[in-house]
Amino acid sequence: MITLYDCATAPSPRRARILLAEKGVAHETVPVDLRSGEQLTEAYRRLNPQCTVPALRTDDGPMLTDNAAITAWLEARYPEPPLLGRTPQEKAEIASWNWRVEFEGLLAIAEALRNSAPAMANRALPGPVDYAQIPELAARGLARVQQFFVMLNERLDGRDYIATDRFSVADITAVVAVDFARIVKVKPGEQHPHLQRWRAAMAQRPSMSL
Ligand SMILES: N[C@@H](CCC(=O)N[C@@H](CS)C(=O)NCC(=O)O)C(=O)O
Repeated sequence: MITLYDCATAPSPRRARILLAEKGVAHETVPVDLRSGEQLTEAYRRLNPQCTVPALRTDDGPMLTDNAAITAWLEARYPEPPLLGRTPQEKAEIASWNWRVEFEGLLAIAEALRNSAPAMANRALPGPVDYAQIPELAARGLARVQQFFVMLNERLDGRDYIATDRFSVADITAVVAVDFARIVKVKPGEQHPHLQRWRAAMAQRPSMSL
């Protein structure tokens, strides 16, 4: 049985949950309590030395310890529906947009949150090593999140999906990033009509309520 190590409140494992649902892959879920620091325990470290969620135990052997590996494995093992593109050009566009949404969206939110939240003091980056917060990075992160919304809104002008003319993993990453931006008080507003229309359309997919 495939097992997802998950945390209901965190954005990164939500990406894996949505992907599993879109692929229709049956799996078990093991919750990992990030709030109490379960990811840093010896027991979890043995499963995933990076001390992060998601992690996916596959039914044919390896433990996959990040979204990049989980996405690549799921697409190879369950090719339908293709979420990483069909043609070489689609694959390139989806990879490019997925990376932009990770870098300009998810990492910007993390920069804003992890460098300011009192509960994350000394945990400015995930993983086994503690890093101190840098308050200036929180301010920069917030500016980047706001710019991310502007960029995504412009991209979605006249488009139904982020990367190509089909739903892809870039849409999953973008929904997770846009929703998680609430944590730093950034939400789609009337200045983002294209982003709002796309987010409302994404809400029609049952996977997005996960
Ligand atoms: N590159 C990883 C990032 C995973 C990640 O940062 N996960 C966060 C939750 S969203 C985590 O496990 N944090 C643990 C911590 O903050 O100690 C992926 O996308 O799989």
